[in-house]
Amino acid sequence: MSAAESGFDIELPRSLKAERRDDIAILSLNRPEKRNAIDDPTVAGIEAFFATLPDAIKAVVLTGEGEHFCSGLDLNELTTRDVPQAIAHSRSWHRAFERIEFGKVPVVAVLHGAVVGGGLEIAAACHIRVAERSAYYALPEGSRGIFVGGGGAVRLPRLIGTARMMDMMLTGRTYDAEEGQAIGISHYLVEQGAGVRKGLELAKRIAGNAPMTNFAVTHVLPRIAQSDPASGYLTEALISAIAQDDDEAKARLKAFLEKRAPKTVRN
Ligand code: 1HE
Repeated sequence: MSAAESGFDIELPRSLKAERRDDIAILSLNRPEKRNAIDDPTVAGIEAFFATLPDAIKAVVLTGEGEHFCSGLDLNELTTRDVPQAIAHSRSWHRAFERIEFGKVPVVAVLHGAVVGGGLEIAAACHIRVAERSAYYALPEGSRGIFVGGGGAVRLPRLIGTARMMDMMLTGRTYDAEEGQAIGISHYLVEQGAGVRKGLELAKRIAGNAPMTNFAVTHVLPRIAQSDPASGYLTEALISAIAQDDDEAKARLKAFLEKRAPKTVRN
């Protein structure tokens, strides 16, 4: 997709499609004939897309064209790699997915159909996950004689626990959408076909937050959660002081105190 077509500053490979809806970007895995399997150009495109997001974009929705979100690594590539090349390949996925996890803006993944292998790994790098009822989750790496390589060994135990991930890899266990919701893979479970609408609604809400809040939540909170409590308390004090000193925070607090801001309500 050319830069002019997408409205973004970069050329994307054919396997990716980007569009803008005001301050939200929608990035779609766009290789449905291969069930959105991720090949090298796709990984490079994902890295470049998130690295060059225009400042006007405040949140991203990541989704997949066709019947499945993503079938993981393009298995055709596996046959040709030696060990050094395989290490470099895994590191290229790490770089790309770090651009999502610790990038400029929060990312909402909208999941449907197969969310397997590297597909589950990229979903885990996103900040919010919306699942449609057709979604299912698996780590077929176990049965293919390989191991996760896209950051799944780090992110998935945090999301669902090491024991569940072991089970998925050793026994080939698959979780359906309801089970995935129950164990914490998805945050929201919606009817078939309603995922992008829900993803956009959430992205819009996220885009309306103060930028410093979104930064603190996506960059600082995960680091605090992984640090020792003493460092965590200190970092929390620092970031909360920085956030509340921001003009945007002051304006929002003033609006609340002057009864101009919405109250917290039950859904
Ligand atoms: C692929 C891939 C792929 C489909 N690489 N070509 N991932 C897996 O082990 C999952 C492999 N895929 C599947 O289990 C199934 O394709 C699905 C359950 C996802 C979908 O089934 P279905 O019946 O809709 O499609 P299909 O007929 O299996 O596939 C359609 C085409 O897509 C077919 O190609 P064609 O040329 O014969 O039409 C498939 O070969 C192709 N295709 N999935 C390559 N993954 C950084 S480490 C990450 C490690 C991993 O991700 S390992 C897990 C890999």
